[in-house]
Amino acid sequence: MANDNKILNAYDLAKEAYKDFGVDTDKAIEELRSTRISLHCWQVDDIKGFEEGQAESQNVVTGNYPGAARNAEEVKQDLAYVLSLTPSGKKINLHSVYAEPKKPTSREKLDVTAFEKWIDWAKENNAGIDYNGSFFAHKMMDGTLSLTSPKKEVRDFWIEHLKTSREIAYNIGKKLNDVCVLNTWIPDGLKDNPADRSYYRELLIDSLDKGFEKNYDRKHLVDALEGKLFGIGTECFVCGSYDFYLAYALKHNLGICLDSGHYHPTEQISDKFSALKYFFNDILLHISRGVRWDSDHVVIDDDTLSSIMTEAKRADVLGKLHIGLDYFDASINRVYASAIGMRAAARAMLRAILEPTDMIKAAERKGDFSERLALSEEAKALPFNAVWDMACLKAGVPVGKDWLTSVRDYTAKYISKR
Ligand code: RNT
Ligand code: ZN
Repeated sequence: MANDNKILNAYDLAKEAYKDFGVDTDKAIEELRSTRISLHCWQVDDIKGFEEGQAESQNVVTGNYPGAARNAEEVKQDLAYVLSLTPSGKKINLHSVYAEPKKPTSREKLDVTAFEKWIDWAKENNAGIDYNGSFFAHKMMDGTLSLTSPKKEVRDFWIEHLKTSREIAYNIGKKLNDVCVLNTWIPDGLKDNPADRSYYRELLIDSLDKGFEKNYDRKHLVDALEGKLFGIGTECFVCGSYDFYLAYALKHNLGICLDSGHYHPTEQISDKFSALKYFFNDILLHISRGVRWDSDHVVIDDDTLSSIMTEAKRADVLGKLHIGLDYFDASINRVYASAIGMRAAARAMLRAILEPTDMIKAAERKGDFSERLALSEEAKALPFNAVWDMACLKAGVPVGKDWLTSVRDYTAKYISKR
């Protein structure tokens, strides 16, 4: 077990070292505590949710490790456990298929009463809630098309789903006296080259115009649109590409969602913050890890994550972004997978907060790019881990590898019995 005295002593030394670079570690820990990371609910059950008789999903989840959460109680239990390992501020991110209506209700007819249990759960766990309509795994999908299907009855169904999802998200926000971010992602696209791309995009504009007609108080509902480059089965054409949604969202005063797996392999979402922040009130992040493609591997503390958090700090948007995770790996213990990503995101965030950014920026302003680079490198050698341990200790979450003992117990007690 971690020894509290050792942590306190190491922290005192680290505090001095950071002070030398003009950084206040106590404040940094507070900032981490108040900056929320939204844990996606779908890693613990492979995006199955609780709906009866689902059709084949448009999300590609690979692996068959045992112990997936099988019902609402198990999903809630796993998420609460993962949040208890996380020293940052917390939200969870729900999909419509995780609704718990009192009597079986078709997805497009749901209302906030189907989320009462989630709202109570969120209050108990001191977490906010974000929300998503689920435009997949349903008999009303027209192959890979929903809002852009040539069939009017298909489009109408999904427009209704978009409308009721917004209403639900708004009411969740209201009931929690918080903001609920509603992300809209649809898988719509085609495997091979369309003859008429404009046709599908015009249908999408029409569907979105109808779905987003109603205005809501932004205090409780923020809408975001998530584009992507390609999907499995939609390699040649995705209706809601990044450019499309960027333009649509800007024109209609909606937010934009940047998923780190949804761009060309060397294109970084971190570079976009300083470009978009002047024009968008709301930027939602889906932090994911694409390996060779949009594979949604478990988020780890790598260069991409580091550049996301560091640039958020440097562009002064860390507190303004809506930060969420989005990945699903069914080949390992799913609770480990959720916790690894949450802790990695929190750790990278704290490291970014602790960066001596003012000093590095001052070197740049002087035109001294050599010093800028040298300082950025020195910053990497500061005793970060001592501050991270202290942040965990203060937040009452396991320090260092202590969480492994805890997750092993949790696995033995619950997961291995599923
Ligand atoms: C899919 C998008 C989307 C989903 C979730 C389940 O490519 O990233 O965000 O992963 O809605
Ligand atoms: Zn995403």
